Amino acid sequence: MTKQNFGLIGLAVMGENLALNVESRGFSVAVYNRTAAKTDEFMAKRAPGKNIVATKTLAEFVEALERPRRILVMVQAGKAVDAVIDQLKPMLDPDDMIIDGGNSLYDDTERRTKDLEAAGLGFVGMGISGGEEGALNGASMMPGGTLAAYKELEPILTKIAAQVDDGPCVTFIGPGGAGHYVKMVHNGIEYGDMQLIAEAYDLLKNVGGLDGKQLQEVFAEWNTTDELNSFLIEITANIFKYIDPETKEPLVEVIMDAAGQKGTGRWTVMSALELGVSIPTIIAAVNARIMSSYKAERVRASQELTGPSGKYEGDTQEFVNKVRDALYCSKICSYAQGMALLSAASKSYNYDLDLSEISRIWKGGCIIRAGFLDKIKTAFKDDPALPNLLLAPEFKQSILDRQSAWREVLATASTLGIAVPAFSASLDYFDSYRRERLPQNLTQAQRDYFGAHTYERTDKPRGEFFHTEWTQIPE
Ligand code: NBP
Repeated sequence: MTKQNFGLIGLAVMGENLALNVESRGFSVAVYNRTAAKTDEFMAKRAPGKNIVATKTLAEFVEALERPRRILVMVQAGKAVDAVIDQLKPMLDPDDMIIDGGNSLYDDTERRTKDLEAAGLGFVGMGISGGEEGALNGASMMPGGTLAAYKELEPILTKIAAQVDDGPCVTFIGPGGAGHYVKMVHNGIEYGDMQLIAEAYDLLKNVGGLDGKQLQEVFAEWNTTDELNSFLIEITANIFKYIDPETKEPLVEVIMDAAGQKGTGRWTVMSALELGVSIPTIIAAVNARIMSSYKAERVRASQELTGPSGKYEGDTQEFVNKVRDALYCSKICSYAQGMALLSAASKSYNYDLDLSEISRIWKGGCIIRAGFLDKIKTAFKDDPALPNLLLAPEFKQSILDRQSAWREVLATASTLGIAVPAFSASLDYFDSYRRERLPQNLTQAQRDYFGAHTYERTDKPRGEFFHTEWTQIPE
């Protein structure tokens, strides 16, 4: 029997569509899913006439593949990945390769890489973004591992990736867990983008008084702009178009305001805190989802804790334009934080990340795809050592031109009692980053006062530490 070129384990949303994508590019595929009924259903509904072989046991699956085997695992992140690897490992031969395409934690990927390489097997931890549609028609993929392993996979990956003006949305990211680390930060940035858009919607609806149709028009118009054109703005406009057949209201207004999360946003925050990188917009986005989950408490508090009762009296179109500017400035700050985190991780973990290339592969296929990423790509190409995106000429000027609108929007929100945590966190980030002197001199004095933690002086070289007996005030 002829052997199949490529193997795929896990036939849920992502696996099914990736199997079809790989097959459609001219590679034969063998598939396996723990629950065989799902394999049957997939074969019957989506695979007739395709060069896809269904297998019912892992042994049968391994046997169906040409050597060296290339096996993409698309199962739930965490224990399921270990379970699959543990079962597969004894069945494989030297130089066979497992690719974990799920949202695995980068630490787990480091551990699995060491374990599998010690067993003479190849392992690639590859973040994949794009959801169902991207998996089927072209995703953005972030493979980590060895360059040699990537080179072996390159002919397939470049074909199943989304294609943009400057190439396929896949590139070698770096060693070990680098691919999953970059995918994690991609998702952290996605949390930031989604929260910023939610806040813009809140302001437009509850301050500007826009109805569903107007919201749809505003987001559709923003999607035509150089600054905001993106997948998330596009789907936001489409969401406002969808009318619930039961209530005849836009469906979004009937949806419970309690957001779920699966972990990649939280991991991004935890990693940033560990590496000492300031990412307040992304933290605000994770916090906002947590706050949204306190539904019952908020319902009670809404009746007991009153806020301001005024109304916005200004011109609506002007307000819409200011919110657009505030959104763009906040988005720049959010990406500045994400890229700064990647840069710090690259140094700490020796990932040797190419931030320009990473921005390029995010231009298509993934959830944060946006015209704006081309400008980020250029910024890091022009200056690979750029310390912060806010200092890139393009973004610096964009913020300087819009900051008064940004501040006005935040002042209005605060006056009217509308929480805009990610907009505020972004402006605080900007205002802190641009300050030569922050008030942490006082923090240092307090730390030295109660804990003898010492401090440096502005009139002495860095690295010289002083301690004062604060209660013994000199004469
Ligand atoms: P899920 O994350 O929902 O996982 C379901 C799959 O995992 C099924 O095939 C299931 O098999 C299998 N599985 C589980 Br659960 N435990 C298993 C075990 N112990 N042994 C073997 N198989 C097991 O699928 P998904 O949404 O397609 O996502 C796959 C990966 O891709 C995840 O890491 C996810 O975070 C990531 N991802 C998802 C998206 C998206 O839009 N959904 C986008 C980007 C990345 P069964 O049928 O037998 O239960």
